[in-house]
Amino acid sequence: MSESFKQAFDQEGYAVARGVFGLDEVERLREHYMALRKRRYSDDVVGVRAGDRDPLRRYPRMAQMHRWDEDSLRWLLDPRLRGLLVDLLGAEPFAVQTMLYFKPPGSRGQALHQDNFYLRAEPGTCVAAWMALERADVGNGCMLVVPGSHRWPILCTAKADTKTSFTDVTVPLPVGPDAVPVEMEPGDVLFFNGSLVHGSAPNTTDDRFRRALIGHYIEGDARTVASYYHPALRMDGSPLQLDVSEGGGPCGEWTEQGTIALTGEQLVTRSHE
Ligand SMILES: O=C(O)CCC(=O)C(=O)O
Repeated sequence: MSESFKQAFDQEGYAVARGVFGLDEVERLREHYMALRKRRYSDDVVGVRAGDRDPLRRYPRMAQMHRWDEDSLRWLLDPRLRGLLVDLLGAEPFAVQTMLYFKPPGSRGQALHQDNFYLRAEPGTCVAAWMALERADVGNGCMLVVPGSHRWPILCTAKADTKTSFTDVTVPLPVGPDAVPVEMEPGDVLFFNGSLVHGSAPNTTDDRFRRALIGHYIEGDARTVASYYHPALRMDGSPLQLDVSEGGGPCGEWTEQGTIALTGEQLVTRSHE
């Protein structure tokens, strides 16, 4: 690992490791998840609605696949990810989540947020490893991050615009730093701190998915995490007993496309499933 990689992570709250996984591995994973998405499984977070107008209902994200899918578990605990995480954190991480975002053409993004709002890892925070399964750029809604925001506390949330976000909460940005795009090639992995403000804009292309495989980890000295993330796993796959933090839950609750009215107080018209 280069000095500048760790330096960027410490200073900005995020860093991209280029070409961690080979193109052949990435292509196989992409096909694997496209096939998995066609299958029904019991704890699907949102569920597929074939033929729906909303592309995200045709290809909703998947979560916690490592609990029943060997390939997801192998990726989450991959020694390459472990090595980079140990270098960044200076300690063994514990693995708590997998997610797969399909983000087909025309789909909404995810409003700016901080992951530890949901994971509640304490003491310390969580860390994400976000791997591009194809080129991710401004056109298809790559990740947006606010450099340096990992030093902020976990902020109070506000209503998000559900025309552009599939989740309905966001964090209002103080005047100053803007979110910047992080463009990535397949097999690149973006590591980011659990307090870093991040999200993504809609996929405005007609013909390009923006698939990403995501692992969430907590720092080795964490003693509690929200109940949704139990059991935490050591990087050798053995389960670990941690306490349950109060609150938290899955990273952003699914919200149907709605409209936002900004008269006086923010009012969001939406319907939950
Ligand atoms: O991939 C995205 O669009 C957002 C992902 C995200 O917010 C996360 O991994 O925490």
